[in-house]
Amino acid sequence: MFKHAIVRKPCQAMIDGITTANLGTPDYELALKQHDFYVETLKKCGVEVTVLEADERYPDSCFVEDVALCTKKCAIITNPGAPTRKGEEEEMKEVLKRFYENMEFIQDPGTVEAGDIMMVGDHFYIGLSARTNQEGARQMIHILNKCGFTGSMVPLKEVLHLKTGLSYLENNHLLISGEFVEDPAFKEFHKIIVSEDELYTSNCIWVNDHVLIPAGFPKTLKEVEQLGYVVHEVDMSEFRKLDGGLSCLSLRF
Ligand code: CIR
Repeated sequence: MFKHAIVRKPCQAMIDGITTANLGTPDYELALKQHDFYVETLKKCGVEVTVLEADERYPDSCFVEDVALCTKKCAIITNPGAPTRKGEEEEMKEVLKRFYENMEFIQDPGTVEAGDIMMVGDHFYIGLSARTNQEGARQMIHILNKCGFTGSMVPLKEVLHLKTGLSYLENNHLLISGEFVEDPAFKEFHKIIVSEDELYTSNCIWVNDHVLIPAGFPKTLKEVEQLGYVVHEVDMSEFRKLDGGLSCLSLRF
């Protein structure tokens, strides 16, 4: 069960965030409304939400998931691979001190963005991407081992982060798409294969037997409802324009 979530309000500079989506420039006012709704939905899932103020220095700073990995035993501050995101992790370090005694750090030349990390019980799958390099993943696994967890690496070819294409919904249910569907690393899971025309829903989040899903994708919605969870649709249109998904907008622990 998760007790806490941390989010950061989008900043006006988000219009200059990194993107490959080709969906246009985000509407800042609408993004704020969608973010408020996201926070209210998290609260319905039974977590206490810490809302950090917008940080105009970093256009992508609302995507807090990438700057830390929060486990049951320790928090690991990452080292973002995107040059314009380096430094976002500094303030998160201070915030997480309120919640964790045991903090660890990914150091240069290792880079990790935690959107590349999927937790399945005590095991962590780590995507090797344009943002997370082999050295970063090696350091991460070393730290996880010290905390009593295990980790393994998954090379990515197509998507931004591992969880752009995968979401673990607990109880062995794995929402999965594209390059990961045939990957032997995931063969033991009950796979829910995301339809090609709903790929954006590959990034959903499980929070205490509730699932948040992007609004407007009926096929995945039906599949997830059939798993027996309380499902909440959340409009993500403005974050999608920056390649951001539901998991990116919060740390949950
Ligand atoms: C970026 O490219 O870094 C942001 N525009 C999107 C980050 C999305 N984060 C995630 O998938 N965990």
